[in-house]
Amino acid sequence: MRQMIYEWQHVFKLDPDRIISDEALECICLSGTDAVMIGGSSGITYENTVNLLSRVRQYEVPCVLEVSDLEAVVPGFDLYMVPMVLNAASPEWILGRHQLAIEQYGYLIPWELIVPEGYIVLHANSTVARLTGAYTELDASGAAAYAQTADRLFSLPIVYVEYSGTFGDMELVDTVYRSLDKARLFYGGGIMDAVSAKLAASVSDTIIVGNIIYSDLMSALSTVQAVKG
Ligand code: 1GP
Repeated sequence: MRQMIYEWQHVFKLDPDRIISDEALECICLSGTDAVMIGGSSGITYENTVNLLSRVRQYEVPCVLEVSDLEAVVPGFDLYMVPMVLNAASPEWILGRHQLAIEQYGYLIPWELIVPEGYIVLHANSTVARLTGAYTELDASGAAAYAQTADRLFSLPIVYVEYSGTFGDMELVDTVYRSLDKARLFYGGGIMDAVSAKLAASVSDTIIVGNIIYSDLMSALSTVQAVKG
């Protein structure tokens, strides 16, 4: 199951705390995207997560949970993506919460479905950056060093460059991309049309498209063909 991440070029990220109509959800799930990831940085509950999972499950597209709150971990996803925010101010977001979760619930964890993600959070004015106190003022070599820490020291399968809410510095992302050995590079942030999707896809393995789904569905859908067409 975990192998599927190596084939993903395009992923839509849906926020359980935001409203999406049945029609829009159908367009997303039938768009040809490689996976739907459910996750967000605030307002995630068991109820809104299970509700969105059951709606996405009407379609064949793989559906994965990005775990942000233990209370909202719902059984039945294809994979569970577990972020470790490498440039967080507090170890709580790198491994602290993880250690507590494993101590409490380790016996319940389906380890074969767990995929750790080494996050590098780079948009200072985003919810995730504020929440984790991320050191966002990194230059390309600083970001690449975090990426190599994830890839070479920790053997994480995914490095996720996160610019949530704004389109990132593609030169920096390219430097990070070229610094990796085995890890896949996920890029997310500010992709809003086919042009930005292509640009981001040229410097990463997988692009993640989020916000635009809720403001301009047609543009969101155009990002799939831009990278997979
Ligand atoms: C957010 O990386 C994703 O976690 C996507 O970012 O919402 O800006 O598209 P956007």
